[in-house]
Amino acid sequence: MTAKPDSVAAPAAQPAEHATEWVDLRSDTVTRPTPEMRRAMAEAEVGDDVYAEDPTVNRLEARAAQLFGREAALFVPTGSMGNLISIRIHCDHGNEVICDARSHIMNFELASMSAIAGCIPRAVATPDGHLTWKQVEPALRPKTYYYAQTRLIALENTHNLAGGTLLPLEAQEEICEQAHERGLAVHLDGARIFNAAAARGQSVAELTRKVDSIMFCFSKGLGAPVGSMVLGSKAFIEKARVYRKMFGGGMRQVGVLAAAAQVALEKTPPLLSEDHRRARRLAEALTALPGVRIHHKVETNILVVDVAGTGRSAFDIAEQLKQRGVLAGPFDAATIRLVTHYDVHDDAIEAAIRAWQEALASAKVG
Ligand code: TLP
Repeated sequence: MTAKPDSVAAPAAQPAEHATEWVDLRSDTVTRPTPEMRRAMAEAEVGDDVYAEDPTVNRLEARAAQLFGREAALFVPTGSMGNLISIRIHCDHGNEVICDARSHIMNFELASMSAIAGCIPRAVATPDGHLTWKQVEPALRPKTYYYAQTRLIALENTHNLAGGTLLPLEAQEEICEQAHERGLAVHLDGARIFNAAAARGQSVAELTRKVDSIMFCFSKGLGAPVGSMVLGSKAFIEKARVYRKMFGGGMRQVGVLAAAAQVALEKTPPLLSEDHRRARRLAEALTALPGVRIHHKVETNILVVDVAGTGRSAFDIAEQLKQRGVLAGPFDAATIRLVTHYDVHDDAIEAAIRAWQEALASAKVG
């Protein structure tokens, strides 16, 4: 039976009465604003951003453009909207977008590139989530009038479903050069580009210099409550402003959110390598457990844990973890995603390790 859209389950909720006691490893989106962010929000100078008159938003956009070495930037409510706006600008209806088969735009954005931007994804399976030119080239559509034409190549750094892995810069730049020679554009879903920058010890400008457009999120590892940014040329961002409004994302006195994002942008990047260290500690302890495997290199703050060898389902293990105060994100029966972030300190990581040990030693549920 096909489920109706309104019966699709929302992510499992965290019981409110225990809100501060949980070790919440479901995502880095679950962070709560720091006291400094809350203060900045309370004191933010605001105006109507649809008139481009919110000084806090304008400052944030200028600062982001400067950090990425780009002409302009636009504050958008979500990463999904930032990706969609970018795809809509790069492509006409009927174009194809080459992306990795496990990319976020392919799996978690409700087919918006088709439903709204009128494009189809040409998904390419990759071993580690990252496309190379060798994989992209055969996926390009011949320039024959009866084929949908390739217009865009979409990359993701760090790669979420592949386990926070880093996109090799050389491969990215080769794709950009080859794409540009053929008149194609490259968009980077850099939701966690600051994690990539921390892991590589390079600036976000260096890691993104050849792509045509970038989206990054304040609401992931950077820890702000809401917001993402789209970056590109001045002409690109002028169009992005039009599509943001068309998609219902024109916000008014949104300086209250931009103020928190500004604190996140300035204060969190130096802390991200701590999240990465904690993810490695977790990975090391979990792989010592019987039947647990992590296939990818833990380079940043995400672990995709393969529990097939335990003989237990990921849902069962997640339920056992929950009973021990740890929230984890099962993807399917065999895999659980764990994400570290600034609300998970060393003692919480040790508590999570103990919970895993006990959960695997416990009887199966259900
Ligand atoms: N990722 C979320 C979920 O949607 C899976 C998470 O918990 O990791 N690009 C990437 C690479 C992302 O991981 C996400 C969100 C987005 C885009 C979309 O950002 P939002 O949630 O702001 O629309």
